Amino acid sequence: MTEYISKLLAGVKAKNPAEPEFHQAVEEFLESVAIVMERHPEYRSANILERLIEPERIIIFRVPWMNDQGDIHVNRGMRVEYNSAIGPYKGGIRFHPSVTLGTLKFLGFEQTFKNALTTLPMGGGKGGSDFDPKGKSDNEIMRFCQSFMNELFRHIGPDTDVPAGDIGVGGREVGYMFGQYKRIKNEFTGVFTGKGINWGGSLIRPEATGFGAVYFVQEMLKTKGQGIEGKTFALSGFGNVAWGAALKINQLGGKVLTLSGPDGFIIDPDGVKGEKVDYLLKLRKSNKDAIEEYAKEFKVEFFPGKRPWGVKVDVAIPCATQNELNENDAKELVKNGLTCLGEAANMPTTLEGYKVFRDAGVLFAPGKAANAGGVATSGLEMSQNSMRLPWSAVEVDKRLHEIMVRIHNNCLQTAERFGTPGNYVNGANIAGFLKVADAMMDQGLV
Ligand code: NDP
Ligand code: 2IT
Repeated sequence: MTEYISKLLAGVKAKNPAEPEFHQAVEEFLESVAIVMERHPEYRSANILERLIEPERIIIFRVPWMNDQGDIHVNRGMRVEYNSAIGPYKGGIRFHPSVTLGTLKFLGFEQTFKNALTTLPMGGGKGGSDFDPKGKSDNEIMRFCQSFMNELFRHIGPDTDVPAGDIGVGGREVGYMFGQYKRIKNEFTGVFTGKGINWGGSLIRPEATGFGAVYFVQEMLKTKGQGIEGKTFALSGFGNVAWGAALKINQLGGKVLTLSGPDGFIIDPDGVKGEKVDYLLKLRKSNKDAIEEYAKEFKVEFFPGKRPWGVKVDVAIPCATQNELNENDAKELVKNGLTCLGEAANMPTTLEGYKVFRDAGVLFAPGKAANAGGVATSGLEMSQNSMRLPWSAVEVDKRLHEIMVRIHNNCLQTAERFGTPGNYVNGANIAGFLKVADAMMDQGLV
């Protein structure tokens, strides 16, 4: 790291205390773009990094709601409008008790570069709340979503800020929030993506993050003359993203050996396939949030309190949450002969874990590239809404595939151009940075 970059990072840590996830995301990014700053002093004299790291706007608000017993609760709502240089703020909303401002800043920061990589005109943003949807009734979820929107509505709009789902926010929550927005504004617009198919949603959006991650892995394997067929996969999580990835891996002839939940993980030696993949949707809807249910249903082994990274597989696709794969996990996977890892979750690998993969020559795709298929398909939903014309599933999937191939090639070529061939982390960070930074330079002091 150059002196300039390490000073900058120290400044970010001092100015944003107690936000370790945000520090981590910024550190990974700065390590990649240091070389660009050396080759292009014009960015440095414009203080472009200092400007990029500071979100354009953060909105924090009170969300009061009443439970079914009539007790009053208060949660905190937040929206980080990170960067609008290349389009309206765009990014999901997360409801999870672990959500802090630092979580949403890390996610909004990464979203800015991810969205740039998609080639679609979307800026970066992220929102959410420390509300815990687990164990809540449908009515409680609805009341919470309506209260959340009673404030958020004044900050979003189809040309301003377009939210979507993330952990704890799926089709149901998007429906309740969209419904409330429509009532308040008296406008039917594409202000959310991930909408229901009957009211403006795009086909393939639910599958898109998982599909896109597998398409990206497929492209990485191709560079070594290999394919998905016959390969074994370790997946973590069992939500929307893991479901989409499992579907596509099966279609392409791979075998999914593991899934995980907050309670532990399962190994299915016959592969998670057919009705077992459909079962994941049922399990997520059941609100039980325990993968042990899968083990009971299909009579496979369950490993309580453990993560799936000790299992021997060719490819790993983490699909749950940030920092779910650490240095020891990485060493274990490498020892067992892992050839490729695609991050479908956002920042699932710790910085130390990533370095193990990098040094072992594992094909490694960072979340901002490998999981960009979700937001890319959100971008396609926005296009369809603007045209007031839906596309077929085949059409959306074809465009998604083309976008993922393009992101892959862009990362690979950019990594090569800046002296680290095969390093997708550098490629993704630099390519995303260049697009956003150049737009900011064109727009004056923004
Ligand atoms: P889900 O809500 O379906 O699954 C997330 C799982 O992670 C849950 O089982 C959750 O269990 C577990 N988890 C464990 N620890 C944490 C923690 N600290 N914070 C949050 N969750 C935790 O989410 P999705 O499948 O939608 O998303 C999975 C990942 O993919 C996330 O990283 C998300 O940001 C990313 N992603 C999602 C996209 C989308 O379109 N949905 C697009 C791109 C990326 P528990 O609640 O019990 O902790
Ligand atoms: O992390 C992500 O890219 C998402 N949760 C999807 C965002 C979106 O706007 O579709």
